[in-house]
Amino acid sequence: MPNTISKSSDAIALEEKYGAHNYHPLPVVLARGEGVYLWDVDGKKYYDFLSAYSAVNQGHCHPRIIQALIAQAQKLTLTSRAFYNDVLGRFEKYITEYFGYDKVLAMNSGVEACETGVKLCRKWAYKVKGIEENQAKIIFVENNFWGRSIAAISSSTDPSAYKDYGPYLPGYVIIPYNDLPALERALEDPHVAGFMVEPIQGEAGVVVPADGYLKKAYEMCRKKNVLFIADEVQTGIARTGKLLACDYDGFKPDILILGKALSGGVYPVSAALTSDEVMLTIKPGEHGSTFGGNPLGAEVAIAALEVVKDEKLAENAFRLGNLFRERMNSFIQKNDLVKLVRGRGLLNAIVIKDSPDSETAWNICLKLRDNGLLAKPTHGNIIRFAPPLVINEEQLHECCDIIEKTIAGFKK
Ligand code: IF1
Repeated sequence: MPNTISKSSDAIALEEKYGAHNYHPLPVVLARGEGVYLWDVDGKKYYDFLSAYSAVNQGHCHPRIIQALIAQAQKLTLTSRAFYNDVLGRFEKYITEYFGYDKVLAMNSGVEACETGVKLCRKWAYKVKGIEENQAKIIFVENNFWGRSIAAISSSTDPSAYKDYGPYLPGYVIIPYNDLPALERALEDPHVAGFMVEPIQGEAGVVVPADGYLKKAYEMCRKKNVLFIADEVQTGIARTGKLLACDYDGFKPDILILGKALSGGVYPVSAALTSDEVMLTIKPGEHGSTFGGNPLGAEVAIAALEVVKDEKLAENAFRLGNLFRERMNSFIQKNDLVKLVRGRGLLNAIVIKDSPDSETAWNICLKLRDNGLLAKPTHGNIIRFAPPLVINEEQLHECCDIIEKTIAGFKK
């Protein structure tokens, strides 16, 4: 088997024949990435406006992160936590000081870190809050997305995520997003131990809650001795124009979940950060993972976080996100296909005036691809726009030109 694929059709055919059909990728076969750019197997260049679902905030193949990967990969990649290593402790100190928490539990994928948050919450419920064993409940919101595990889809309200995967995990309460009275009512249940929520709902279509919703929800949880668990896997690491999306409301979640861009898209690294009171409820041998906290991922994550700070990616996302929404809003005034644009920082989406099960958003993304920009619909009629946070003003304007030209010229 040759070690490179030269034709798109070959790559697609191989995946079709030998791979699970659990995705419906846009028909483009990528071969190289650098910064905000991707190239396909034919050498065609694109702007990346998905950033691997906000895992590549630092840009593709960031040199500092790649260097950290290479250097550590030539020394020690994995010890398991059966032994200590000379990187994990440095990573743990760096990330807990970076975000202001007592302790961190390192995992690999976002869903593993979210499940760690659920397990920490339940342990804390029984060991600290004093809820009766197996009676702890956690509140989630409609249209949440925190991964594909049975625990995660048990809280889903999206049939494409949960159908035919039952039976589901008990102990979950589902309320509407951005609805404080509903949260207040749910918090009356003394068995409730946690409230897990995305500060902005990514998969739901970049749904931004009302100003102050998160802060008020946090205060309501505090009053009821319930842990506020922020799933910042997609919104964290500078994506929304602040280091964390919760920073807009000026509070610190009791448990913070990170993933994706925590490693700059170079290696799977995720983490749950919290206080000693919560973290130390898990004793040796009660949770873990083979790769969790491995030295290779830890070095990559340190470099990825340094890049966010040194290159002021949150500030850039804040400024250019405003510019993006300004351009889209003025475009919308003179275009009858786009209903609205919404988002914070460089996590944005446009809503197309068509039914969610129409092909319009998909077909627009095909035309965007032809015009050199890669994006993908989240749900039928919503297109997410999330470039790497290293994008500059000139590149952003060029991308807005591409988006406006493509939509203005689009015929249903
Ligand atoms: C897929 C969605 C985005 C996440 C939040 C936890 C996780 C995710 C807020 C789990 C993961 C990914 C998963 C990927 C596509 C993508 C996605 F469309 F699925 F929902 F970004 F919006 N919390 N999101 O967004 O992290 O275990 O994947 O590392 O499964 O299709 P993970």
